[in-house]
Amino acid sequence: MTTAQLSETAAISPLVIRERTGTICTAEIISVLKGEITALHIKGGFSIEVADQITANFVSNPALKERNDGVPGQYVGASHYQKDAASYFAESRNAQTSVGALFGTLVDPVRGLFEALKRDLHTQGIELRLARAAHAEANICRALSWSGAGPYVLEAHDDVAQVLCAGKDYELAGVARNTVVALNFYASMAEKGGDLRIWSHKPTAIDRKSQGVEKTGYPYSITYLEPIPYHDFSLKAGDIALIDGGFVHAVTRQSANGKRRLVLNCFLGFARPDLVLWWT
Ligand SMILES: O=C(O)CCC(=O)C(=O)O
Ligand SMILES: [Fe+2]
Repeated sequence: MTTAQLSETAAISPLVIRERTGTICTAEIISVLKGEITALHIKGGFSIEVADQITANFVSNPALKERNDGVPGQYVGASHYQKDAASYFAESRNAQTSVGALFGTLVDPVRGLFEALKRDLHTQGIELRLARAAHAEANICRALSWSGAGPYVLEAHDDVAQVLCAGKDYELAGVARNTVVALNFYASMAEKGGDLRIWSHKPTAIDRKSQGVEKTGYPYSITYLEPIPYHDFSLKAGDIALIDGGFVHAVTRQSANGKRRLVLNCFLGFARPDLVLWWT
């Protein structure tokens, strides 16, 4: 009886959280990549003027669409979630112009972080590049505005299942053995709510199976997560957050009127000791 109860209880993994105001540095990003820090929140990590302009460029973007893959939200860009490599890279190629249009003539903060990290890793003999296939490569980011109706506008999930199930045509597969890092730039936040909630739990394959989410990592039930401690990141436009996407996370309900919540998101991780891949 005790054994059965134990196997149904989600294991607690401690969260190592770093939150501060200022400029992000590449050493901290590498600590997240290496699994030394679970979550890093940099308040005011990029300019509010840039954040506002990106938001305006999202709203007016002709490629803005509703997601049709069961995750409620609007987006610009490509998502590898539930897609084979051929579809994802075709979508990435098609989305290149619209992702570029999110930045217009701005100095792109996502590209800025990518280039700084690339330089730092290069000095350590590690290559950083966009994931690629025969005729295309991943975009630098995608823009997402969640619209779930329940207690979470984006339900509880992990970002690893989708990498584990990405299929053999992707070069991403190896990253799932290491830390899959989600990198988020917050371009706009609602007046209230829209917190990024991260639970002290890194599901195993058995946990995913018990939740029926082995292929998607989405969504974990509220009952399953109920006994697990969590941390809420209260976010503002201009903030940057990196998390170990293997830990279950969600976005809390937000005020419906006024500003929308908009995040620029991408993923990165070690595919080999000398190669870090970046994709969306
Ligand atoms: O919007 C956020 O803060 C989190 C986004 C996220 O978890 C995802 O895109 O997988
Ligand atoms: Fe996520």
